Amino acid sequence: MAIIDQPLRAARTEAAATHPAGADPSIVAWVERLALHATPDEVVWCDGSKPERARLIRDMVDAGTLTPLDSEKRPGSYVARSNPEDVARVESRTFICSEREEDAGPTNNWVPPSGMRETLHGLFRGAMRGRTMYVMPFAMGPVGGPLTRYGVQITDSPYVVVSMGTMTRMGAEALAQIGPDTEWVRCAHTVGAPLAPGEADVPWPCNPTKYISHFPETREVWSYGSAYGGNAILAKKAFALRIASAIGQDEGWLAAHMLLLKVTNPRGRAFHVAAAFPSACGKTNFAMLQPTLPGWTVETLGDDIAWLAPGPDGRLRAINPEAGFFGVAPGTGRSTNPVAMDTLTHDVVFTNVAMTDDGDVWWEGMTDEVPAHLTDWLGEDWTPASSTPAAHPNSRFTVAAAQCPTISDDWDDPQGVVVDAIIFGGRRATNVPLVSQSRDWAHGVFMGATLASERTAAAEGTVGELRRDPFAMLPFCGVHMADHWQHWLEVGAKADAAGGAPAIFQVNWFRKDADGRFLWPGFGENIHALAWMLDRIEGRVEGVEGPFGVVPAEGEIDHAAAGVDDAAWASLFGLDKAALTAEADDAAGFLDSYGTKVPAEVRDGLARMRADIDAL
Ligand code: OXD
Ligand code: MN
Repeated sequence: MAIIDQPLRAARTEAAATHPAGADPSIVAWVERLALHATPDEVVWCDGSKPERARLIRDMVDAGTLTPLDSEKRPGSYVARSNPEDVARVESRTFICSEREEDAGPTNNWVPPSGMRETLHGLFRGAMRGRTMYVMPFAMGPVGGPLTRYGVQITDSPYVVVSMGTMTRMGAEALAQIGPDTEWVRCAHTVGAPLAPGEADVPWPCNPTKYISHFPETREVWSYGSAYGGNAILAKKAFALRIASAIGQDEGWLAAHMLLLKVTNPRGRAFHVAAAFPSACGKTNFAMLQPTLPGWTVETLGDDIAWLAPGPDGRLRAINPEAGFFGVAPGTGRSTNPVAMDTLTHDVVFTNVAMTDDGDVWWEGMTDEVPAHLTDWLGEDWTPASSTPAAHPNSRFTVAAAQCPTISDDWDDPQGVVVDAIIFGGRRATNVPLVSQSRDWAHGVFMGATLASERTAAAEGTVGELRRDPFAMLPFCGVHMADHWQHWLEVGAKADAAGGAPAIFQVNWFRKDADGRFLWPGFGENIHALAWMLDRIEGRVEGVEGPFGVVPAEGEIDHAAAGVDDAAWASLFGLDKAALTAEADDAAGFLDSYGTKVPAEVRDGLARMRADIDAL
């Protein structure tokens, strides 16, 4: 059954008939049907222009959705306060509606597409009454590039329009690329808060009922009830990871939850590195690393998502499909991430941060000194004596990537960049060494498949509890996770055959001593590990083999220069047989939970690790 099965009515089609000349008829027809069904007062096709953005922002300031910040302290910037019930992605309300349950796999909420379509059909009926329906054509990747994909999102939230305008190349240029033969992803979004005639609106409309539903086969996303982040900016997690993992599987490329860096060594050779980290592992800090090693430079191409596809020569090339950063504010400060702070000096939309009395923003970790008085994310008075945080722990900034002072000049190269190295990292107090290299691609896929991180927020479970997060894709994989691993094996084998798949490494910045103190300083000192990885690629260092692959040999990393003494350095690579056996047992149980689809190469990776542990 189609989601929209009502007959077209002439009166409503008039609204959609305001479409720009040249809009592909497939888009116009889709928009018309949605307009008929959701019954907005008006349909507006977005061109992505500056005046359009300015108009939307002005309207949102008038409506109380945005509060302007001081025009000298933070020019062009605003604070949004969400409904307190709408503050994060909701994994429990995120659905993968593939035809067959086995294609969604055990890690996704699966609902048959027909059932979900019926539910959504009911929810979308009349959902936009009293509101404007915005139509946003957008490109993921540089417009016209060979790796770039297109989508169209409709929404009744101006906040989402402004966010999509920052996070994607949205508007007329993207629309012009969509022709009769272009596959485009349909993204339908409503906050689910229709207004009766004369009813006053609220600053952040949403609905307690939420559905973020993905249809991988038909390349559609339908989202109801939330205006927050990945629930509503459908280009991001929904399209660029969940739907793209299904498209990539069909077409032979990889959608990866990875940041993208360019690292140049003192000899002037540049490398491109893609790195996957689960949440709360300092991904943004790593994307904006300020190296402490003389002669090395690190530039940023992306902070969250990378698409990796074979180029004309068969080597894997990557683009950052996004155009902006939607970063977590708390913990970002001058001392931890000066590049992010310099990125955020103007033209930022902040959501759920606190405001200072002089019209600027503040969040936990921004400065060592805590202001004596703030307006917290709920709009209430706040002082350091308050028992709740001033900024919501998931408060965010939305800012154009081009504003980042370390943005690389090839970040928007339509051809993408050749990937030299892939890194998997987690937050691990024990067992996992600071840095190691996989023996080969298949061993690297094993590393990615068994990636794990310790929880930092009590809200998600017990703090310190180990959560397996394969490829950092647990909430973002639109296909069966084990099929995703198999796909990685196949793409890597092809790249290998074409003359070289990227080298794969694993890192852990978070190992602790017996007293619970971090053994490694992290941040800018992470360049030491990065430099060793790239030296390995150049054959300048040998390393030594162990259960985690190849680790640095004595003297290959100048740990004293990173402020780490010999004892701490040894502990960063310590191998405790009993703890490692327990680790292998845990990994075995985890792989078993995926059933028969686990590729033999991944099981072999565990068998080899066990043998290495037994031999200790
Ligand atoms: C994100 C996430 O918001 O990975 O980027 O959770
Ligand atoms: Mn992410």
